[in-house]
Amino acid sequence: MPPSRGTCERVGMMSDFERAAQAVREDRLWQRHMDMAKLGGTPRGGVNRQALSAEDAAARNLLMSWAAARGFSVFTDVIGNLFVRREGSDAGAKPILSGSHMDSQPTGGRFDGMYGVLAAFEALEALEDAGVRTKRPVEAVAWTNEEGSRFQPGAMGSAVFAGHNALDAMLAVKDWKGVVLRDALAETLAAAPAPRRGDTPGFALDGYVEAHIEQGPRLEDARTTIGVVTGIQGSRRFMVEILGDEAHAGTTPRAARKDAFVAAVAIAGAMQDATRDADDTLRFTIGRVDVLPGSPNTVPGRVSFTIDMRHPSMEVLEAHETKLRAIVASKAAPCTATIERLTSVAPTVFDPGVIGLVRDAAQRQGFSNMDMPSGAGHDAMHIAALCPAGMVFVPCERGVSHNEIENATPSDLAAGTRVLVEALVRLANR
Ligand code: HGY
Ligand code: MN
Ligand code: MN
Repeated sequence: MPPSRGTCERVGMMSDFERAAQAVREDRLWQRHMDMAKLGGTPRGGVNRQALSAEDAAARNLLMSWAAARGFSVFTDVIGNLFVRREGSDAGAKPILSGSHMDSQPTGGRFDGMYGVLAAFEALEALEDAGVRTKRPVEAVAWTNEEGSRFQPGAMGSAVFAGHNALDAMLAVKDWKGVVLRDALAETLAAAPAPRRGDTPGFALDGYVEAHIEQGPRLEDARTTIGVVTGIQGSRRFMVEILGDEAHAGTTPRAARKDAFVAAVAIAGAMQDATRDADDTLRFTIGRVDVLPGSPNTVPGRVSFTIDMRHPSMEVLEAHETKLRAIVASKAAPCTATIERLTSVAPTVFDPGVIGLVRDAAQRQGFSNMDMPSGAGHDAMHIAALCPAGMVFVPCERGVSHNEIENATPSDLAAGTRVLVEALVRLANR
């Protein structure tokens, strides 16, 4: 296996992190992605592997089978986060964690989330192959329900782990068909059993680094291999519900109607206008609309829709939430409407020390790199509240993600993993 580009050519003993980074295998990492992509694979080459589905359970079992083959131990916690542990020389030391998520969007891609889990697993394998024993244990993690497309809000497993969302409240969340998360979780853990570690969320960590595709075009536009992620923009999620009266489409005059869809259109249109900004920085998305009873000849009596709003400034998010609430109050008549905030995550600033480790690793290994913020949300936004944390980005083709055509290259995935391994070893041996 020829050394990858940028491999450190030095005479004499290599350091642990150099040996471990060199032990990363591009072919093995790519094949694992292709194996995982079959689980929930779609005809257009993407994946539909939604949280706590049969496909999610299958991915959990596949990861655990690979872990067993390498002698790594596996655990789940109270919200189903899945951990793969490689012991350190100091078993009692707080572990270093790396990972992301295996659940996908309904029309998701093969790399969003999965790359971070497989890069972390490849890191454990590379340590094993290189015969490097870190001081601290290193654990790969697959966080439960990062996407939040089936069960809202997203980043749920890491949010419960970090104490940002209460376990009981999340266990009570229902999906769009009324399935309660507690039941879906029990079914998944029965289908993909692993020893439970702890009866309460979270445990002490000494550091966290997450690898992820950028999900935007900046790295590719800059012909740069590694994104040294400085932070994540803030986000808020809401549910709007509008209640009117169901009525006969043929006999009910429009002036006499309480048409929930008409009110929803007025509210949504006003929100779109109120959140447009000159530099196109505020992100405002209505991703799902449910119209009930959903019959062509019955006036809708109930409409609900989701709101996903993001911005680097908490003050801007706060000011726009006030606007959204005012619009709901003023545009609902003759229906009634409510807006509920499901989650609010402040902008994340990553640890300067971890940012430095990622940048130094990219530099040392000869990979082009640039500092950049993340527009997408990640589990790291919650874990950064617990310990020094950071992220490594690699390019994805044309920046496309949350789309079945999402793509990345084997060499970029391997480069990001080599940088990740170096950062993890340095953190684990501090
Ligand atoms: O929505 C997000 O930012 C993430 O990709 N789930
Ligand atoms: Mn993701
Ligand atoms: Mn995603």
